[in-house]
Amino acid sequence: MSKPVIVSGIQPTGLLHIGNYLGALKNWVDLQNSGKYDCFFFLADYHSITENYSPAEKKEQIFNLVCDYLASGLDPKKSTIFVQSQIPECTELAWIFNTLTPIGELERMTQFKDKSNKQVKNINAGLLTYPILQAADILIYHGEFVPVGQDQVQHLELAHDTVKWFNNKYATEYFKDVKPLLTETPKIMSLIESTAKMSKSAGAKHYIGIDESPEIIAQKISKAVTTPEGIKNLETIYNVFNSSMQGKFDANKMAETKKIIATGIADYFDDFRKKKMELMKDKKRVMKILEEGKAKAQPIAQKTLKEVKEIIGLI
Ligand code: AQP
Repeated sequence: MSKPVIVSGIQPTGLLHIGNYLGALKNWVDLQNSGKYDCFFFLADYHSITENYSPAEKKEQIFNLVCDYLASGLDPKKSTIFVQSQIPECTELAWIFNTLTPIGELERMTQFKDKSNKQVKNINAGLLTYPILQAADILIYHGEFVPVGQDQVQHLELAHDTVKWFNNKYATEYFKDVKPLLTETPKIMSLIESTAKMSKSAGAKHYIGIDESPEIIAQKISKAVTTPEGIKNLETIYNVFNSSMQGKFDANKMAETKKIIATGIADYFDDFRKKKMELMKDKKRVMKILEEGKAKAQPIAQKTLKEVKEIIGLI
């Protein structure tokens, strides 16, 4: 019997932060290592160009992100790791899903509203149709489970609806339902704006990058706000990264507690930082992993697209 399929991706837009790690990447590694799933993890480069970006930096961001994946424990022998834009069948499927999706469903998406407010001079159609491409990313590999952070749950509801719209319109049961898989820490908050999620685009003071130096981590944690939500967030972070240490989180001694948290994070990612540095020196090996991932993913995508085209009457 074939295993249930897991699909997820991260945008190559900058440093990965502990929110991305605790909401998604750490879970990917655990799910991969459970051996219970057929795992597809991609680098969402097509999604990332909906934001303002520098073409000169994009290749480096892709390389940096795949090194993050591998140094965190994703294993090309156990998971299919590839770049989204290298599988054009996926964008073709997204076009077909475009024809099923009511515009109103896209306009009400929180991320579309947030990103439109952040980049008022670049409210491009891709920002609006982003969740359609995300549905195609998942369904082209017949994904059933999608390990993501809380902020992506609304998009996955649209993927769930896409299955319904497709199956109803074409009187088929071709696609299976899609469900999110959340961790116990699905929403890590910004260090200095404790009611907003930790996010790359808000600026470096808001997040802890997983490959930042112990000194930078200590600096950033020392400046974290101690509003009630801020303390709650720090406690969540403490509980993950300091689980093996003696003692409990002490909100009455925040200066000391912050030092413990910073050391906990820096130690936790020590091995990761070393592995990542090694990988960054071996570009050839890393790029080969992406080529092999493409070679595994593409035949599946081609088969799905062919079957979909048959169902909808194009071939
Ligand atoms: N703060 C967070 N807490 C828990 N999970 C999070 N994720 C993002 N932020 C948090 C999860 O990380 C995965 C990858 O995210 P993404 O790169 O696709 O884009 P994003 O959600 O837009 O991430 P950022 O950091 O907030 O980037 P910007 O600022 O560029 O938009 C997803 O599974 C996401 O849920």
